[in-house]
Amino acid sequence: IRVEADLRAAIRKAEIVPYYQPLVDLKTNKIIGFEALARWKIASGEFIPPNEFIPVAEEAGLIVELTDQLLRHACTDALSWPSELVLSFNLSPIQLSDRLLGLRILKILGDVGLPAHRVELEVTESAIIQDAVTAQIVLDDLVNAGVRIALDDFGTGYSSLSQLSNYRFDKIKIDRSFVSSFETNDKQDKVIKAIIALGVGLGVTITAEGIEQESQLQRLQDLGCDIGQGYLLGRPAPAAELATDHICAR
Ligand code: G
Ligand code: G
Ligand code: MN
Ligand code: NA
Repeated sequence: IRVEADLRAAIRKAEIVPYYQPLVDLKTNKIIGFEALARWKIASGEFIPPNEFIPVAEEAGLIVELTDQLLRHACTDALSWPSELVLSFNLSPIQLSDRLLGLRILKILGDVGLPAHRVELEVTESAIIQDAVTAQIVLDDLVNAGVRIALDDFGTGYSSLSQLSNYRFDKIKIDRSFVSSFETNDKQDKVIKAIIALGVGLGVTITAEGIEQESQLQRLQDLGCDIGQGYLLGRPAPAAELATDHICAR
């Protein structure tokens, strides 16, 4: 298996690029930003998904280089968007145990000239649990500089609620497994309702992921969910195909 060597070559040739999926304000139906999602297109035209190559990059010691390259690329793209639009970027759990991560990210924002307040970093609960002390240092560096932090895949980890009282997140992203089943499952509907109430109570913005159906969108709007994301609102697309004029595609 040559994945590691191929990955090394792909990074050298900058063949792994960010695609962007719109984040939509559910009250105004306007795009407020994009989440960057890494895509590796191989020679056959097929894509290797990030779930496959990010772990390889981590094991091969290539994650720092890959992340720096992707973030620099995404920040450069974001510079050409209207200045209200935010760039949301994923960090994998292992990265938050690198205490220089925050400073490296800030260096890239500075080099590119993208203001920190336009950047949001998505972290998961497991990332924080792994090495809480280092995660705190990294998040503090970033938050102090004005970067926003989103708690991704909310509801699927182990100690969501303790994380919420220990850290000041700007945003909570409800995992798409809740959205996909909530209409057919009355309890799931109540869970989503409770998460939205939690967001109101904590003053944290709530995003619902994985919206695929009109009925799901409608229900989330009725419940007062702030932001939505999902194939119904827009699929991940290459930078050149983005409609950054705030107009939601649907
Ligand atoms: O489209 P989707 O297959 O893009 O993403 C699958 C998983 O990979 C998600 O958990 C997502 O957060 C993660 N992911 C996507 N892009 C990146 C990236 O640039 N860095 C990291 N660490 N994870 C990413
Ligand atoms: O872990 P994270 O939330 O960063 O990953 C987002 C993942 O969800 C990516 O793989 C992205 O491509 C995928 N995704 C985005 N919108 C939808 C959707 O509406 N339905 C499904 N099934 N996946 C989605
Ligand atoms: Mn994410
Ligand atoms: Na998520």
